[in-house]
Amino acid sequence: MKFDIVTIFPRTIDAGLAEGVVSRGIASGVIDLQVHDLREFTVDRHRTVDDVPYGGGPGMVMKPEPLVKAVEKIRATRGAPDAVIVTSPQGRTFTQREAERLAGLGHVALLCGRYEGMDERVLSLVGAEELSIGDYVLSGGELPALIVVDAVSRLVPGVVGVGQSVEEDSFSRGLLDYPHYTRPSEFGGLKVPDVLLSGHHAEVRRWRKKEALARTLARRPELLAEAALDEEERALLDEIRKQGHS
Ligand code: 9D3
Repeated sequence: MKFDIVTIFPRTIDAGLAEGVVSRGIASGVIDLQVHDLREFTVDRHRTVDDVPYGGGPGMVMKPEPLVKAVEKIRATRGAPDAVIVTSPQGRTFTQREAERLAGLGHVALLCGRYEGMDERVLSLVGAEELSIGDYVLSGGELPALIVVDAVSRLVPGVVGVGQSVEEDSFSRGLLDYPHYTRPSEFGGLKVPDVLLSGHHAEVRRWRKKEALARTLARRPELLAEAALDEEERALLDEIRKQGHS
């Protein structure tokens, strides 16, 4: 899978990719990722990437020419991306479903927004779609771009090692995860639930399913409407709804 990231802060992107699963995916060649410094696509002495907004008002706007040139350079040297994404608070919210869609593409370019955003004409000129990562105010699109690359990359075969689950991730299944415990069996006066020490694999499975359902019902009930529940899970959910959960 190929990624290209255009930014005024290339070192922020490099830092975010310096370790972890995506870093190893890049090192092993499964992920081909290039970072492009937007200032390299300026022509003036000051390498200007922003300008005042037409119509007035506070803040600055990203100039269109360097952004369009950067995408042209990517097309010429790396091939035409299957999707060009602009990170923006005005975008659709990035979800696991969106990550799965992008993981099915071969080549994604990301343009990181800064200042008040980019000249609107860039979006149509490069055929971009806008993505937000959620409803909170950040100072720019670099962290969102890293989040998109992280979520998409770990769905690319060979990036997440065997032993780590992708298929069974809570959001892929549409549920929150069950509680996890490791040794020691008693810590800070708190015991690990007996069932997990019992060695009864079927009971462990059922307990985890029930805990995942109870947490999802308590914390994120809107997820249950979308979740693909099997018969056992629907029965467990009925039990929780009738009897409550400790
Ligand atoms: C204070 C500026 N705001 C005026 C009402 C608008 C605004 C412009 C630019 C708010 C944030 C930003 C910078 N944010 C991003 O570029 C961004 C972002 C975000 O802030 N939240 C969630 N997802 C994203 S993706 C890009």
